[in-house]
Amino acid sequence: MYKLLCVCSLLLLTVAGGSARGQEADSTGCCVGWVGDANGSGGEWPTISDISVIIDFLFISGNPDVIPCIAEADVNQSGGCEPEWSDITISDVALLILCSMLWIHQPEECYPHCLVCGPEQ
Ligand SMILES: [Ca+2]
Repeated sequence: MYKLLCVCSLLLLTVAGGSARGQEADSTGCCVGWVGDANGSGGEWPTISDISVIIDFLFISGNPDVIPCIAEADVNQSGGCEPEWSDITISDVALLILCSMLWIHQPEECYPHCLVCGPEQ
């Protein structure tokens, strides 16, 4: 079962993975440091609570109020530097779970840095 979950998570990430299309966020945006703080509790290391609020939003309540910052919850950055609610998917949950299971020691080893949109060209 554990291997099946890992394979499914990796498959989801491969199919629906995002791409970085911006620059690192500054301290003025709602997303600070690395993504994953979906519940807005602070800190760089996502917890089960961060996973829970995304699951709650996607499958239980549908209430966006549980996620104070979309960019923090769009863990795979499928929405780039301007994510919308539709960019938060099961792939973001899968990435949070996968990184948690791998016992990564630093967030930068698994989670992308927050993005801000650069000047239009
Ligand atoms: Ca996403």
